Amino acid sequence: MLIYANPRHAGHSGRQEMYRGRLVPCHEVPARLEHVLAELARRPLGEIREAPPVARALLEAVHAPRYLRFLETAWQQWVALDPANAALDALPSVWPVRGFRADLEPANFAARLGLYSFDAGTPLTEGTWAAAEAGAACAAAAAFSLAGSGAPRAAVALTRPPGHHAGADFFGGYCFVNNAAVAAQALREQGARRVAVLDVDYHHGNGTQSLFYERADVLTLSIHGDPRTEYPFYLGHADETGAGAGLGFNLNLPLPAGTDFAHWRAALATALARIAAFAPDALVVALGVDTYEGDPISRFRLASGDYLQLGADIAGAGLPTVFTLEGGYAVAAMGTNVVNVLEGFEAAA
Ligand code: OKP
Ligand code: ZN
Repeated sequence: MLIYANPRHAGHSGRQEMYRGRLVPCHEVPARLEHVLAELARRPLGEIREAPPVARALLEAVHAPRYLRFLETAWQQWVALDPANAALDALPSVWPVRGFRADLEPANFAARLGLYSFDAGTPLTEGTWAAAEAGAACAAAAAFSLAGSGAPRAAVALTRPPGHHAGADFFGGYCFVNNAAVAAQALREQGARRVAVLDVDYHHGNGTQSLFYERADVLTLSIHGDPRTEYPFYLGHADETGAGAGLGFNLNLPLPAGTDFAHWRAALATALARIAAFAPDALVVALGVDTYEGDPISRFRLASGDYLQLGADIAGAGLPTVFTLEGGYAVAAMGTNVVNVLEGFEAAA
């Protein structure tokens, strides 16, 4: 498989996230990706490449132009408020809920930051935009690499920050640019008639779901902790099946806290059966390994060895596949778990 690693990822390094009234150290740290790269050095799975820049038009096919414009200058706006802000992260604290206006961009920076976000756990830092944009470039390059004769069966966007919580015009859940959606859109634009996006992160992929909710050309599926108790809480229920032309083209498989691999794998089989019926030309896997039993913020019970089987099961779909990297916060186990998925896929492909 071909691997596109994000060379700018470490520039996004949040200090703190809000948790139960306190600012606590961020879970989504650069070391996560370094552990994956170190494990890939021990167990090579393919060439590691740098991606060319991503086309703005592709980003704008996924995200609102005014949201992208905000993100790319947000840090400068933040520091312009007060030079001392350069030593701090920008963290939102005010949001327009139901009934508030979202059509106007407020003149106040904090109000703009809230307009374009949905939680106080996602700090924006000096290198955030560069990291997010370079991550989208990895996702796009991975998708484009699957076209043509001699193309590999799979390509990986090895990147952070993750993407699956980011929607058309909002960041949150440690995500800014939706890499899985960028990959799916890129696959469509290079000729795939139908694309499936399978999200196996512990948390529901609300951003990806919302981006494709009214489209029949992209089937979105997510296996995740039940949103009645698990983040992102306000989306991810089983009765969300798509709308308009997209009705029937979203499948949520929420599972209770404590779910082990046997039960998780049964949900995967359900998802894979739906994918087979959809008969897509390509598959995008939003790969989070926060389903791991040792994850500090999640509550499934997958063991490291299970990820080999998970990868093999996904390979069984028999589709050209792009993997994007999402969550996983047991930092030291991150390399083993991610590379196990990829190795299991390769062995079965
Ligand atoms: C991002 B991804 C923990 C609260 C949870 C948000 C979790 C975002 C997960 N202190 N905060 O889906 O892995
Ligand atoms: Zn997650």
